[in-house]
Amino acid sequence: MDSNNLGLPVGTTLDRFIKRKQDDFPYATGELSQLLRDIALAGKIINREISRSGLLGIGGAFGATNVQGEEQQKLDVIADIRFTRALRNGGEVCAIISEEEEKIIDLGNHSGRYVVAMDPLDGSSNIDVNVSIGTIFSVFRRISPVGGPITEEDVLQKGTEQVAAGYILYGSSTMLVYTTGHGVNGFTYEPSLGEFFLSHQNITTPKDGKIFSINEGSWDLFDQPIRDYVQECKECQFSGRYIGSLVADFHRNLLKGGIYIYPRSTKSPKGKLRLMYECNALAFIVEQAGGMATDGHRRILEVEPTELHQRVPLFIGSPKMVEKAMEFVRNDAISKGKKTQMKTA
Ligand code: AHM
Ligand code: MG
Repeated sequence: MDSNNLGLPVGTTLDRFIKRKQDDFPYATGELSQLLRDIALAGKIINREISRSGLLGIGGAFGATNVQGEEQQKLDVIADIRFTRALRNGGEVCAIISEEEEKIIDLGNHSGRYVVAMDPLDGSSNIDVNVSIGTIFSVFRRISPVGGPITEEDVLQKGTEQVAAGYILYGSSTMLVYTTGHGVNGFTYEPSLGEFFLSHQNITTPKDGKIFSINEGSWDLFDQPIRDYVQECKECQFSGRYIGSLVADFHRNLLKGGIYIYPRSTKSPKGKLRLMYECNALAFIVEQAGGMATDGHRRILEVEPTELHQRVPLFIGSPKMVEKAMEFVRNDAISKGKKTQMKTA
């Protein structure tokens, strides 16, 4: 049976959907299914905290910075605690890496077979102004023997090794979108029932699009090929749409067709976004939906991780748009190469 198309109708609960997927794999132990349920549960709790944050006094800054020197919001910290707790209690996960934590978090579940990389609350500068924010997660199978201590090798795996990835978008409605490598499905949260229901079956992204998403405020800091590509988007009268919340920008472009770019710049020579818990998950999802994700040169999923909080430029979205943007980067590199050759000749 094609596990892309389970024949499950819109309105199927996330629990039932996960169960049906598991039944398609005769040797599945159910641990990954349980892990996905744990994430969904934490997502429901975060959703509740976010929707009441203005009333509970949990908006605003926490008063500390994370390992990357970014000011933590109270909800960043709450989301980190909630997800960590859900995954620790679930027992399937032995270790986590999180945007909010400097080091690997050893959950003490040494019999757990999975590791998770997560950004518990991305785009958190948007919390206090009621703009969409999101959770991003990647799941890997651990490499070290089950039962033993966890190692850095367990968490520093290439994106191609992900066994599942997803995001929760806290937007005009809350949605969980995930893949286990057999297509992408989206579930909308029904708060009065406390359930996620299948609403977007087998998501595919348009091959081409007319939306470009980039922080143009950094124009002067971009490399020339990025400026040239954006200029071309403008000449084609594409729409510029940039929320400043990666999950929300990504989700819109996934459904409507478009490109999101966070390039390197003179301020952030390696880009801003983090490979392990921002880019890998979205790259896995976009590829499963027929799109592309690169760092301007190569697939994000093939970037070799060297550190937990590694940054990487991101070009992600409709394949024709990503190809086009890469062409600008490539042509610039070729012409620079020719100039260097001429100088040295
Ligand atoms: P965060 O993880 O600290 O929230 O930063 C990531 C966010 C993304 O959601 C968003 O796309 C990007 O940073 C916006 O950055 P900028 O304000 O530089 O455009
Ligand atoms: Mg983030």
